[in-house]
Amino acid sequence: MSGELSPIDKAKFVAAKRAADFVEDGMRVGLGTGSTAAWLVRSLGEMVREEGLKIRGVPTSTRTAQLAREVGIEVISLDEARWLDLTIDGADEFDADLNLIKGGGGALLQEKIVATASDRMIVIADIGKQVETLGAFPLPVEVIPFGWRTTQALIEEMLISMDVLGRSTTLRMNGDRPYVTDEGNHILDLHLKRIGNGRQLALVLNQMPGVVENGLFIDICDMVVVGYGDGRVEIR
Ligand code: ABF
Repeated sequence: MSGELSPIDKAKFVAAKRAADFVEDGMRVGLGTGSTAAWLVRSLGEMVREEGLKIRGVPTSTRTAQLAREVGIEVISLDEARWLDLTIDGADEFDADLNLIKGGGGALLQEKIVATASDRMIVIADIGKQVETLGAFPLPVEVIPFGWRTTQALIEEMLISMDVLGRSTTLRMNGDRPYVTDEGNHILDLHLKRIGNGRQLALVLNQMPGVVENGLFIDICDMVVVGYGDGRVEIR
């Protein structure tokens, strides 16, 4: 499956392969979204087909659901699963406390619901996702379509006035033509450069009228499996 991969794809592949080792027979598994999570889905599909692994997968996006079915994984809904043994997903950034920025792929809402409804959440990522402080990656915020430009302006006003952004922060939104999610909501990208207090920011954002969810995953991730371009894997 891995063939001749670029270093970045090799890093994603080996992280996904190592994380697949944590999946056991009979598990209900949350299946993440993004290119790294796609390697996981393919790896699990191979284990289902070639080793008879018996799992039920709960996808975090329509594209993951499609890939899971293609590789032979039994797909069920979150409500059918009721609770998950393990969720494995990608991330855009992770820090030393295993706090994350996720949602660059536009699936943050389902990803956060599924990850929260799991006994354990494992993130798979190439070493390039590791940061000292979250925020270099634009923070995705999911908002309902109604009045989204006004919501964007209110978020900007509130964040600047509440000074929750830390010192070296500039706030720039780029919602010219925002991404539309599986739920029909819009994704705004907050270019914050550095997030001084992710826990506080996540709480403040979700109090804003019109905001559905944000891409800060605080105290949700239990482990990060980090892949390197030379094939090495580390567990954090
Ligand atoms: C998804 O995968 C998103 O939450 C996250 O933004 C993205 C990372 O994508 P990739 O693995 O392609 O870098 O989980």
